[in-house]
Parts: sequence; C-alpha cells; structure tokens
Amino acid sequence: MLIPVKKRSSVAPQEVTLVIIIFNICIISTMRMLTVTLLFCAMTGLTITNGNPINAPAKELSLNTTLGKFTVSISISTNCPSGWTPFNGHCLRFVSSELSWAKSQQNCQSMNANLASVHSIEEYHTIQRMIRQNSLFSRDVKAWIGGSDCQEENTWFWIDGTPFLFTNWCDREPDNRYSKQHCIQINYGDGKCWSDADCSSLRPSVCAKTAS
Ligand SMILES: [Ca+2]
Repeated sequence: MLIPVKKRSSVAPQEVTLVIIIFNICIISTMRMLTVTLLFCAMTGLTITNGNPINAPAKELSLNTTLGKFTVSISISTNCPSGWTPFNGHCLRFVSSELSWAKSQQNCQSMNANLASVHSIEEYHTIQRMIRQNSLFSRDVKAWIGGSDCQEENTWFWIDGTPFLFTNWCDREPDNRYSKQHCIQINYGDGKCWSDADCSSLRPSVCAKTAS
C-alpha cells in the first residue's frame, strides 16, 4: 500500500510574512524618499530664485507635503519687480545714488518702499551680497538703511514701523559722535557692520517693500 507523502510547502508561512513585511518597508521607504526628494527640489528652487535676484521672475511657492507624522507647509511670495531682490516675502533694492538719509527715504517712497529694516543676519548678508553685485568694483560700500534715533537719543526705530530687535553694531557703536549721529549706515569699518552717522551725509541706500 502506498502511503501518500505529504507534500511540503516550498515556502513556510513565517517566510511569507517576512517577505510581505520587507515589501511594505520598501514601499514606505520609497514613498518617503520621493517625498523628501520633492521637498528638496522645491526648496532648491526657492534658493536658486533667491540667489538670482536681478530680473527675478514673479513667483509664488506653495507646497504641502507629509514626512511621516509631520506635515510641512511652505508658502512664500517671491513676487518682486525686475531689479528687486526677493528675501523672505520682501523685495530689496540697492540705490547707488548718494543722498542724505531723509532724501534716500523719500526716494524709496517714490517706489512704494521704505529704507530697509533688517531683522536677521541672513537678511543682512543678503543685502551685503546685493550691494556687492550692484556696486562699482563689487565693493562693500557704506549705505543707509531705515534705522534712526532722531526723536530721542539711543531709542532706535525702523522707518517702516517694524520692531527694532536685531542689530549688528560695530564695536563702540553707536557713539553719537559730535552729538549729531542719528541714522544707521551699514558696511562700516573693517567689520562691515553698523554705525550711527550724520543723517545729512551722502550715501547710497537700500530700499525694501513687501512682495506682492
Ligand atoms: Ca557713530
């Protein structure tokens, strides 16, 4: 009598389970890599836009993506007119004409802007790069920005009304030398930092306005 031999399954249930788990991990990893890649590409695109400010095309970046349990939302307007440098929702412009602080502000207002307020070292470095790119011989020329303490000595305000929190004063500045320095110039001294200066001095300037 022939006793039928029980055919052994070629794949044990544990092995099937293991294969399914590995397959799922691969799919999840691939999706996350794709998401990370998309996010990286979008951020790279934003950086390139910011790094090529002159004649920058009008752009608005809006991105929603999911990384694991985190949802990342980015929406930054970089819609600046030709000749303006986008930075963090603002448009910056170097004006090479040498004017007093008040006349510089008046000139900015004629372009629906104000003398620039500066709120971070990244913004200051962006302004310095913009000046180098647009000044004669690519120099770090001194220029007016929108800070002054004209109303009360050593009480500083930005002309655009934003809070005066970040500063980049040089050593021993502001010193109100000869008791007549009430306006902020940048790229001063070896440190290319800030000092207070006589508001009637003639300087190039930096204007800023909100991106549309
Ligand atoms: Ca000074």
